[in-house]
Amino acid sequence: MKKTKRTLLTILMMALVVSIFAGCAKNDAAPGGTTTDTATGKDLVLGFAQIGMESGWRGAETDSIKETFAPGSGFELKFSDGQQKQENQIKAIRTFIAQKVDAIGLAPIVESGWETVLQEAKDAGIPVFLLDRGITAGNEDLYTSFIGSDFIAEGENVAKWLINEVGTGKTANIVELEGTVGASAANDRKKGFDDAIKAEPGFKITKSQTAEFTLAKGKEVMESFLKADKTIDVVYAHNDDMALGAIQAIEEAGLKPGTDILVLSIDGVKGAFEAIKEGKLNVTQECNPLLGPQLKQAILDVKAGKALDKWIKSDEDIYFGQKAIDALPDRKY
Ligand code: GYE
Repeated sequence: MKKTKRTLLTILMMALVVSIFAGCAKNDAAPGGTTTDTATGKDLVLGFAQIGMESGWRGAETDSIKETFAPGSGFELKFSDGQQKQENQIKAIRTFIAQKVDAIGLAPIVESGWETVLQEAKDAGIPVFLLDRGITAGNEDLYTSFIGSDFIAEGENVAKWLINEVGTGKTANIVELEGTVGASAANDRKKGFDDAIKAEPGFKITKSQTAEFTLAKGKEVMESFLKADKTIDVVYAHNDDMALGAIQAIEEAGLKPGTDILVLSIDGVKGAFEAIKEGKLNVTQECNPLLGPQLKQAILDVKAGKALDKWIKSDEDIYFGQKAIDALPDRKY
Protein backbone atom coordinates (compact mmCIF):
# COMPACT_ATOMS: atom_id res chain seq x y z
CA MET A 1 0.00 0.00 0.00
CA LYS A 2 2.75 2.37 1.10
CA LYS A 3 4.84 1.45 -1.94
CA THR A 4 1.95 2.12 -4.37
CA LYS A 5 1.45 5.53 -2.77
CA ARG A 6 5.12 6.39 -3.14
CA THR A 7 5.17 5.28 -6.80
CA LEU A 8 2.07 7.35 -7.50
CA LEU A 9 3.67 10.37 -5.84
CA THR A 10 6.86 9.98 -7.91
CA ILE A 11 4.82 9.81 -11.14
CA LEU A 12 2.86 12.90 -10.12
CA MET A 13 6.03 14.86 -9.27
CA MET A 14 7.63 13.91 -12.58
CA ALA A 15 4.50 15.00 -14.46
CA LEU A 16 4.61 18.33 -12.59
CA VAL A 17 8.26 18.96 -13.47
CA VAL A 18 7.61 18.12 -17.15
CA SER A 19 4.57 20.43 -17.29
CA ILE A 20 6.47 23.31 -15.62
CA PHE A 21 9.25 23.03 -18.20
CA ALA A 22 6.74 22.80 -21.04
CA GLY A 23 4.98 25.92 -19.68
CA CYS A 24 8.23 27.90 -19.51
CA ALA A 25 9.21 26.97 -23.04
CA LYS A 26 5.79 27.97 -24.36
CA ASN A 27 5.50 31.46 -22.93
CA ASP A 28 8.98 32.82 -22.39
CA ALA A 29 9.10 36.61 -22.21
CA ALA A 30 11.07 37.90 -25.18
CA PRO A 31 13.90 40.34 -24.41
CA GLY A 32 12.86 43.98 -24.58
CA GLY A 33 9.55 43.38 -22.89
CA THR A 34 7.32 42.01 -25.64
CA THR A 35 5.75 38.67 -24.96
CA THR A 36 5.03 36.69 -28.03
CA ASP A 37 4.65 32.99 -27.49
CA THR A 38 8.09 31.73 -28.48
CA ALA A 39 6.81 28.33 -29.56
CA THR A 40 4.19 29.66 -31.97
CA GLY A 41 5.28 33.28 -32.52
CA LYS A 42 1.73 34.34 -31.58
CA ASP A 43 0.67 37.16 -29.28
CA LEU A 44 -0.38 36.30 -25.75
CA VAL A 45 -4.11 36.70 -25.21
CA LEU A 46 -5.47 38.79 -22.32
CA GLY A 47 -9.17 38.70 -21.48
CA PHE A 48 -10.20 41.78 -19.50
CA ALA A 49 -13.54 42.03 -17.67
CA GLN A 50 -14.19 45.73 -17.05
CA ILE A 51 -16.96 47.10 -14.80
CA GLY A 52 -18.51 49.68 -17.14
CA MET A 53 -18.19 53.40 -17.79
CA GLU A 54 -19.52 55.03 -14.61
CA SER A 55 -16.83 57.69 -14.15
CA GLY A 56 -14.00 59.67 -15.70
CA TRP A 57 -11.60 57.50 -13.69
CA ARG A 58 -13.02 54.32 -15.24
CA GLY A 59 -12.65 55.81 -18.73
CA ALA A 60 -8.98 56.59 -18.03
CA GLU A 61 -8.37 53.05 -16.80
CA THR A 62 -10.02 51.54 -19.89
CA ASP A 63 -7.91 53.79 -22.16
CA SER A 64 -4.77 52.73 -20.31
CA ILE A 65 -5.58 49.04 -20.84
CA LYS A 66 -6.51 49.48 -24.51
CA GLU A 67 -3.32 51.49 -25.19
CA THR A 68 -1.03 49.10 -23.30
CA PHE A 69 -2.41 45.97 -24.98
CA ALA A 70 -2.87 47.51 -28.45
CA PRO A 71 -1.80 45.65 -31.62
CA GLY A 72 1.99 45.50 -31.71
CA SER A 73 2.27 45.18 -27.93
CA GLY A 74 2.82 41.42 -28.07
CA PHE A 75 -0.72 40.90 -26.79
CA GLU A 76 -4.15 40.35 -28.19
CA LEU A 77 -6.80 42.01 -25.97
CA LYS A 78 -10.29 40.63 -25.55
CA PHE A 79 -12.17 43.42 -23.76
CA SER A 80 -15.57 43.01 -22.14
CA ASP A 81 -17.72 45.82 -20.68
CA GLY A 82 -19.79 44.42 -17.79
CA GLN A 83 -22.24 47.37 -17.83
CA GLN A 84 -22.30 47.52 -14.01
CA LYS A 85 -23.45 43.90 -13.61
CA GLN A 86 -21.47 41.19 -11.83
CA GLU A 87 -23.30 38.49 -13.80
CA ASN A 88 -21.97 39.99 -17.06
CA GLN A 89 -18.44 39.97 -15.68
CA ILE A 90 -18.83 36.32 -14.62
CA LYS A 91 -20.10 35.42 -18.10
CA ALA A 92 -17.13 37.20 -19.68
CA ILE A 93 -14.67 35.27 -17.48
CA ARG A 94 -16.30 31.96 -18.47
CA THR A 95 -15.97 32.94 -22.15
CA PHE A 96 -12.28 33.78 -21.62
CA ILE A 97 -11.74 30.39 -19.98
CA ALA A 98 -13.44 28.63 -22.92
CA GLN A 99 -11.24 30.62 -25.31
CA LYS A 100 -8.16 29.43 -23.37
CA VAL A 101 -6.73 32.94 -22.95
CA ASP A 102 -3.25 33.26 -21.43
CA ALA A 103 -4.30 35.64 -18.63
CA ILE A 104 -7.47 37.22 -17.23
CA GLY A 105 -7.78 40.76 -15.86
CA LEU A 106 -10.77 41.55 -13.67
CA ALA A 107 -11.96 44.81 -12.12
CA PRO A 108 -14.52 43.31 -9.72
CA ILE A 109 -17.60 45.51 -9.39
CA VAL A 110 -18.33 44.14 -5.89
CA GLU A 111 -16.16 42.28 -3.39
CA SER A 112 -18.19 39.11 -2.86
CA GLY A 113 -19.40 36.26 -5.06
CA TRP A 114 -16.30 35.43 -7.12
CA GLU A 115 -15.26 32.11 -5.59
CA THR A 116 -16.87 29.73 -8.12
CA VAL A 117 -15.79 31.45 -11.33
CA LEU A 118 -12.26 32.19 -10.09
CA GLN A 119 -11.90 28.55 -9.04
CA GLU A 120 -12.88 27.62 -12.62
CA ALA A 121 -10.11 29.88 -13.97
CA LYS A 122 -7.65 28.40 -11.49
CA ASP A 123 -8.62 24.85 -12.49
CA ALA A 124 -8.02 25.82 -16.13
CA GLY A 125 -4.52 27.04 -15.17
CA ILE A 126 -5.20 30.66 -16.23
CA PRO A 127 -3.65 33.35 -14.00
CA VAL A 128 -6.13 36.01 -12.84
CA PHE A 129 -5.09 39.59 -12.02
CA LEU A 130 -7.45 41.80 -10.03
CA LEU A 131 -7.24 45.37 -11.19
CA ASP A 132 -8.19 48.43 -9.07
CA ARG A 133 -10.83 46.76 -6.82
CA GLY A 134 -10.35 43.82 -4.48
CA ILE A 135 -12.45 40.79 -3.49
CA THR A 136 -13.48 39.43 -0.08
CA ALA A 137 -10.52 38.54 2.13
CA GLY A 138 -9.70 34.84 2.43
CA ASN A 139 -9.73 34.22 -1.34
CA GLU A 140 -6.11 35.13 -2.00
CA ASP A 141 -5.36 31.71 -3.49
CA LEU A 142 -7.87 32.39 -6.29
CA TYR A 143 -5.86 35.13 -7.99
CA THR A 144 -2.23 35.88 -8.78
CA SER A 145 -2.00 39.54 -7.76
CA PHE A 146 -4.13 42.56 -6.95
CA ILE A 147 -2.90 45.72 -8.68
CA GLY A 148 -4.34 48.89 -7.21
CA SER A 149 -4.67 51.44 -4.45
CA ASP A 150 -4.97 51.39 -0.69
CA PHE A 151 -8.57 52.64 -0.40
CA ILE A 152 -8.54 52.73 3.42
CA ALA A 153 -5.48 55.00 3.34
CA GLU A 154 -7.20 57.21 0.75
CA GLY A 155 -10.21 57.73 3.04
CA GLU A 156 -7.94 58.39 6.02
CA ASN A 157 -5.91 60.96 4.10
CA VAL A 158 -9.03 62.93 3.21
CA ALA A 159 -10.25 62.83 6.85
CA LYS A 160 -6.85 64.03 8.10
CA TRP A 161 -6.88 66.87 5.57
CA LEU A 162 -10.32 67.90 6.87
CA ILE A 163 -9.30 67.80 10.53
CA ASN A 164 -6.25 69.89 9.71
CA GLU A 165 -8.32 72.37 7.68
CA VAL A 166 -11.16 72.85 10.20
CA GLY A 167 -8.97 72.46 13.27
CA THR A 168 -9.13 70.12 16.23
CA GLY A 169 -11.78 70.62 18.90
CA LYS A 170 -14.17 72.16 16.35
CA THR A 171 -17.48 70.88 14.96
CA ALA A 172 -18.36 69.78 11.44
CA ASN A 173 -21.59 68.41 10.03
CA ILE A 174 -20.56 65.98 7.28
CA VAL A 175 -22.58 64.19 4.60
CA GLU A 176 -21.10 61.29 2.65
CA LEU A 177 -21.71 60.18 -0.94
CA GLU A 178 -20.78 56.51 -1.14
CA GLY A 179 -19.67 54.56 -4.21
CA THR A 180 -21.30 51.40 -5.61
CA VAL A 181 -22.83 49.25 -2.85
CA GLY A 182 -20.54 46.30 -2.08
CA ALA A 183 -17.53 47.66 -4.01
CA SER A 184 -14.19 47.49 -2.20
CA ALA A 185 -13.49 51.07 -3.26
CA ALA A 186 -16.67 52.21 -1.47
CA ASN A 187 -16.40 49.97 1.61
CA ASP A 188 -12.77 50.86 2.30
CA ARG A 189 -12.98 54.59 1.52
CA LYS A 190 -15.88 54.74 3.97
CA LYS A 191 -14.01 52.78 6.63
CA GLY A 192 -10.81 54.82 6.29
CA PHE A 193 -12.62 58.16 6.50
CA ASP A 194 -15.23 57.26 9.14
CA ASP A 195 -12.64 55.71 11.48
CA ALA A 196 -10.22 58.64 11.18
CA ILE A 197 -12.96 61.21 11.77
CA LYS A 198 -13.79 59.57 15.13
CA ALA A 199 -10.67 61.25 16.53
CA GLU A 200 -12.74 64.47 16.57
CA PRO A 201 -15.90 64.12 18.68
CA GLY A 202 -17.33 67.32 17.15
CA PHE A 203 -17.15 65.93 13.59
CA LYS A 204 -20.36 64.05 12.79
CA ILE A 205 -21.37 62.11 9.66
CA THR A 206 -25.06 62.95 9.61
CA LYS A 207 -26.03 61.29 6.34
CA SER A 208 -24.38 58.66 4.17
CA GLN A 209 -25.88 57.20 1.02
CA THR A 210 -24.74 55.58 -2.21
CA ALA A 211 -24.58 57.66 -5.38
CA GLU A 212 -23.08 54.81 -7.40
CA PHE A 213 -19.86 56.63 -8.37
CA THR A 214 -21.74 58.72 -11.00
CA LEU A 215 -22.07 62.48 -11.48
CA ALA A 216 -25.84 62.32 -12.08
CA LYS A 217 -26.49 60.35 -8.87
CA GLY A 218 -24.06 62.53 -6.92
CA LYS A 219 -26.12 65.55 -7.87
CA GLU A 220 -29.43 63.83 -7.13
CA VAL A 221 -28.44 62.52 -3.69
CA MET A 222 -26.83 65.83 -2.71
CA GLU A 223 -30.05 67.65 -3.70
CA SER A 224 -32.01 65.43 -1.32
CA PHE A 225 -29.44 65.96 1.47
CA LEU A 226 -29.64 69.74 1.00
CA LYS A 227 -33.43 69.72 1.12
CA ALA A 228 -33.48 67.76 4.37
CA ASP A 229 -30.65 69.55 6.16
CA LYS A 230 -29.66 73.23 6.13
CA THR A 231 -26.65 72.75 8.37
CA ILE A 232 -24.28 70.79 6.13
CA ASP A 233 -20.66 71.97 6.46
CA VAL A 234 -18.86 69.28 4.46
CA VAL A 235 -19.56 66.74 1.71
CA TYR A 236 -17.19 63.79 1.38
CA ALA A 237 -17.61 61.97 -1.95
CA HIS A 238 -15.96 58.60 -2.62
CA ASN A 239 -15.04 59.80 -6.13
CA ASP A 240 -14.65 62.99 -8.17
CA ASP A 241 -17.67 62.42 -10.42
CA MET A 242 -20.04 62.37 -7.43
CA ALA A 243 -18.27 65.44 -6.00
CA LEU A 244 -18.74 67.29 -9.31
CA GLY A 245 -22.44 66.36 -9.22
CA ALA A 246 -22.67 67.58 -5.61
CA ILE A 247 -21.05 70.88 -6.63
CA GLN A 248 -23.85 71.44 -9.18
CA ALA A 249 -26.49 70.68 -6.53
CA ILE A 250 -24.89 73.07 -4.04
CA GLU A 251 -24.76 75.86 -6.64
CA GLU A 252 -28.37 75.27 -7.66
CA ALA A 253 -29.34 75.56 -3.98
CA GLY A 254 -27.82 79.06 -4.02
CA LEU A 255 -24.75 78.13 -1.97
CA LYS A 256 -21.03 78.33 -2.72
CA PRO A 257 -19.30 74.95 -3.02
CA GLY A 258 -15.79 75.05 -1.56
CA THR A 259 -16.73 77.90 0.79
CA ASP A 260 -20.23 77.47 2.29
CA ILE A 261 -19.84 73.72 2.04
CA LEU A 262 -16.41 72.11 1.82
CA VAL A 263 -16.21 69.48 -0.93
CA LEU A 264 -13.76 66.59 -0.56
CA SER A 265 -13.19 63.70 -2.93
CA ILE A 266 -10.97 60.97 -4.32
CA ASP A 267 -9.62 60.08 -7.82
CA GLY A 268 -7.73 63.11 -9.09
CA VAL A 269 -9.30 63.38 -12.57
CA LYS A 270 -8.72 66.56 -14.58
CA GLY A 271 -12.23 67.88 -13.86
CA ALA A 272 -11.45 67.78 -10.15
CA PHE A 273 -8.24 69.78 -10.60
CA GLU A 274 -10.20 72.36 -12.63
CA ALA A 275 -12.83 72.54 -9.88
CA ILE A 276 -10.06 73.14 -7.29
CA LYS A 277 -8.71 75.93 -9.51
CA GLU A 278 -12.21 77.49 -9.56
CA GLY A 279 -12.38 77.21 -5.77
CA LYS A 280 -15.36 74.82 -5.87
CA LEU A 281 -13.61 71.63 -4.75
CA ASN A 282 -11.29 71.68 -1.74
CA VAL A 283 -9.29 68.49 -2.04
CA THR A 284 -8.89 65.37 -4.16
CA GLN A 285 -6.95 62.31 -3.09
CA GLU A 286 -5.28 60.84 -6.15
CA CYS A 287 -6.11 57.25 -7.16
CA ASN A 288 -4.10 56.09 -10.15
CA PRO A 289 -6.19 54.60 -13.01
CA LEU A 290 -3.24 54.17 -15.41
CA LEU A 291 -2.77 50.53 -14.46
CA GLY A 292 -2.24 49.02 -17.92
CA PRO A 293 1.60 49.07 -17.80
CA GLN A 294 1.66 47.50 -14.31
CA LEU A 295 -0.72 44.76 -15.48
CA LYS A 296 1.44 44.07 -18.53
CA GLN A 297 4.58 43.84 -16.40
CA ALA A 298 2.84 41.48 -13.97
CA ILE A 299 1.77 39.15 -16.80
CA LEU A 300 5.30 39.21 -18.25
CA ASP A 301 6.74 38.39 -14.84
CA VAL A 302 4.39 35.47 -14.29
CA LYS A 303 5.13 34.10 -17.74
CA ALA A 304 8.87 34.41 -16.94
CA GLY A 305 8.29 32.35 -13.80
CA LYS A 306 8.89 35.21 -11.35
CA ALA A 307 7.10 35.34 -8.01
CA LEU A 308 4.83 38.38 -7.71
CA ASP A 309 3.70 40.43 -4.73
CA LYS A 310 0.12 39.60 -3.78
CA TRP A 311 -0.62 43.34 -3.73
CA ILE A 312 1.09 45.58 -6.27
CA LYS A 313 0.35 49.06 -4.93
CA SER A 314 0.16 52.23 -7.00
CA ASP A 315 1.90 55.47 -5.97
CA GLU A 316 -0.50 58.27 -5.13
CA ASP A 317 -0.60 61.81 -3.76
CA ILE A 318 -3.15 64.21 -2.28
CA TYR A 319 -3.92 67.52 -4.04
CA PHE A 320 -5.40 70.80 -2.83
CA GLY A 321 -4.90 74.55 -3.27
CA GLN A 322 -1.88 75.79 -5.21
CA LYS A 323 -0.36 72.30 -5.42
CA ALA A 324 -3.40 71.19 -7.48
CA ILE A 325 -3.32 74.30 -9.67
CA ASP A 326 0.39 73.77 -10.42
CA ALA A 327 -0.19 70.10 -11.26
CA LEU A 328 -3.19 70.70 -13.57
CA PRO A 329 -1.28 71.22 -16.88
CA ASP A 330 0.51 67.88 -16.48
CA ARG A 331 -2.51 65.75 -15.57
CA LYS A 332 -2.85 62.89 -18.04
CA TYR A 333 -6.49 61.95 -17.35
O1 GYE B 1 -12.58 55.79 -7.75
C1 GYE B 1 -14.30 55.53 -9.27
C2 GYE B 1 -14.72 54.39 -10.03
O2 GYE B 1 -12.64 51.34 -8.38
C3 GYE B 1 -10.98 52.88 -7.79
O3 GYE B 1 -14.31 53.25 -9.37
C4 GYE B 1 -12.16 52.61 -8.62
C5 GYE B 1 -13.29 53.60 -8.49
C6 GYE B 1 -12.97 55.04 -8.81
O4 GYE B 1 -15.66 54.44 -10.90
O5 GYE B 1 -14.30 56.75 -9.90
